[in-house]
Amino acid sequence: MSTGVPCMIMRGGSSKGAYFLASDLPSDPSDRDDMLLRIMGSPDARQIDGLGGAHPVTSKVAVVAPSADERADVDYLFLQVGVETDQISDRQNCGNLLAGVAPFALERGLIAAQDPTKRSTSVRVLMRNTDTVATAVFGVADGSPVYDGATEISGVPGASARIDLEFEGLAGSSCGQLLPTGNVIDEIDGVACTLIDNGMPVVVIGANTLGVTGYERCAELEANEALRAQLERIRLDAGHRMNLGDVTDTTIPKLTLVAEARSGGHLSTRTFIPHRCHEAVGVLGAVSVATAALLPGSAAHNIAHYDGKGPVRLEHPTGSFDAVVEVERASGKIDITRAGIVRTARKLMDGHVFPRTGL
Ligand code: NQM
Repeated sequence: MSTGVPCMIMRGGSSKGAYFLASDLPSDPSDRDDMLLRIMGSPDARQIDGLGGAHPVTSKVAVVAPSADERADVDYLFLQVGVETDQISDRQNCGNLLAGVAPFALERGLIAAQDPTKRSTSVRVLMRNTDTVATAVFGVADGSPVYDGATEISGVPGASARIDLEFEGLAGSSCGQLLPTGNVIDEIDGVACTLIDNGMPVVVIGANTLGVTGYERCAELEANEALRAQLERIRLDAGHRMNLGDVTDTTIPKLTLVAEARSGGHLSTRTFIPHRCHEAVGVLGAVSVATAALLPGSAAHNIAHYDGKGPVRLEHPTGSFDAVVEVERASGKIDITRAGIVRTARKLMDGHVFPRTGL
């Protein structure tokens, strides 16, 4: 291990993570996870001896490989690395780190820019966590990714080059169905909840039904012990109802508290992922919440002021997030005909990481 493990650190959307080629990591998942804990510095609240940033959104790993699947060019396995725990989970996806996957694959030579005379290229990414495909379109120059650009996303200072991501077949990718209980609303712990999975299992709840406004800062919500206890009760119950089983030790489902928008968007959100409050919102989490906003009778529909035109704009603690979601309903069946978002990503460091020895 004296030469270290090839690793690129990238900001993907409003998250940050370590990107690896699968061929640079042990092929056995438990050996791989053991090494990743030692690389990220977990378990430790500060992750002081590793690359992790002491928060779930900066304790993430992307494992990328050429794809053997005809639907895709590259495979992407997302791993959520526990900060204070020694758990690594592949049970959730991450649309933020996804933003860096296609540029990383180009950097590592897994793919080539399709047409060197064009200023953008398109890559199909198989998200192995949910067996769904996303198409990424991003800028290239001289066969390399372009990171500089004018696109701003909330939760990230400055501007970078845009990456367009279009998703296929997200509905029910973790829970089997868009609405895993078959209901648009379920009551759990005396609270009306919409249990939905359009790429990320999420429990959507009106903030006022939990005795908060939904406009609080994350620190205030995290300090509210009674709220957190109730959210966890709801989450554990929802896990069973959403076909996820016992979710005690997993990072899904997420919980999003919704309230009326206040800054020109359609819906205000505060999202627990699931125990820390997100300073922005996860990508696929946002797609699921935006989808709930489109479904009459859901916990978000009456609160959202969405006129059916353009993206659904979700407000969150550090700005807003636009999700394009199109839904068709025929004879009681809900079809998601489109889901797309815009992100940016940036290469921060490329080199070798030296895992600590022993946990
Ligand atoms: O929902 C946080 C993030 C995420 C996940 C989380 C994400 C997604 O901000 O697709 O991006 O919900 O754990 O990276």
